[in-house]
Amino acid sequence: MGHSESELLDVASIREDFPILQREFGGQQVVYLDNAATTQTPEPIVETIADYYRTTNANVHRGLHQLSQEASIAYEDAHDRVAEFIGASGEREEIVFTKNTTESMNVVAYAWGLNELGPEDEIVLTEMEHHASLVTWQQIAKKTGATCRYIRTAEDGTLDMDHARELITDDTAMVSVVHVSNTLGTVNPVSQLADIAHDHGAYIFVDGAQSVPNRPVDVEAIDADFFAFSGHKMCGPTGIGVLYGKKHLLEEMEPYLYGGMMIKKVTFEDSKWNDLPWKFEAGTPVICQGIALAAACDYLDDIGMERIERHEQRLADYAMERLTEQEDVEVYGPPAGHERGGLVSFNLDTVHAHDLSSILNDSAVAIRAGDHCTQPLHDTLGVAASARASFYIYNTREEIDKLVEAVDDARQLFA
Ligand code: C6P
Repeated sequence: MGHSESELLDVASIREDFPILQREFGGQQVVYLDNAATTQTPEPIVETIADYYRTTNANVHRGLHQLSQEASIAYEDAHDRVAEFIGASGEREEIVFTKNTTESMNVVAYAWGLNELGPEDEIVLTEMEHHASLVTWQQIAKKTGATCRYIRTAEDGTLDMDHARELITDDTAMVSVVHVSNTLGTVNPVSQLADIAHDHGAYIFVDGAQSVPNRPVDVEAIDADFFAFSGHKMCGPTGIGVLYGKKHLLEEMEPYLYGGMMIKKVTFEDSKWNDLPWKFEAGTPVICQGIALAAACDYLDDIGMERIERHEQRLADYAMERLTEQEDVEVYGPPAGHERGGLVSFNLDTVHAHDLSSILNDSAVAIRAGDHCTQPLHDTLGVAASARASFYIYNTREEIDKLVEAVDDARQLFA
């Protein structure tokens, strides 16, 4: 473990919580650098999940028996815990559990967008949106006649704020922006964008899939109207996402899915919707996943979100330093020394990102290669794909050295 990590995080003891990091491929210990896709799950969360199924498993809100009551309380409390984690003072009423960030985005696009948007409206996005946001709003725009506009990325990989001020006008109904780009690592000035959006009477939806796991986030300080993230990128299980919405907006919105749980009163003629947030959680919800997500919030808070942020920034700085030393490596996003999320996307001149990734796999180094669900952004970069290394609480400088060594091996193989 490098000295700089030990000052911030006790990486060695954190790693003990993740037995998967001991796995070996071809006799080499895995170097897991694909955390922007999915983080690993620590023992306390695995225990929470196993314990729930061993001791408490039942459906919620339906049964009067003890198990159902205990499951219901744990599930409801999980909403409050998640609210606290992101600074939502409206507690559970502002926290809808979904399947993932993508579904959270679709809830608002369908429940709000489809009903409220028309041909005179504009949706302002950024060029660095993930497909979860870009494709969703693009399709809602097609259905409603609204127009999508895209804020440019400046030369240095940051958002062109002059262009943002130009594009966000009184015609703008929704500004949907990614908080931290999963490809560039850019940290966007979301609270500034919220001010601009609100000055023009527009709402702002912040995609926090790459921010909530890695830095302290306060949705009220940002003044986000809607905010989304996924449990599986923050030590939680797959199958759980979060939609935060300001209470008055969620109250005004129609439900997105219909069925059980989301109703208060049903007759053959009509139905009345349940209270928040259950109005948006139709059917048997993600009970165990929600409880495990609350445990993940505890786990991360115990480590400290500020320290996690600084740890990742240091790893990203080190990776930038090591990768930019090499003349045939092109690194995307903000330059070294600039604020960035804990990830670095790059290309090696002579080797396609997919080949690079499989050669790295031979050294048990796990990275992601492809378009990272940001195809239009890759078009603006003039490449079809990139390689991406992304870091989390258990990664070390030594692992970045292994990455760089494996990149050297790939270069030699293709020379
Ligand atoms: N990005 C990545 O490897 P889901 O799949 O719904 O949990 O998250 C979607 C999503 C939305 N926004 C951003 C900024 C994201 O990074 C992601 C997920 C993964 O980069 C999988 S494509």
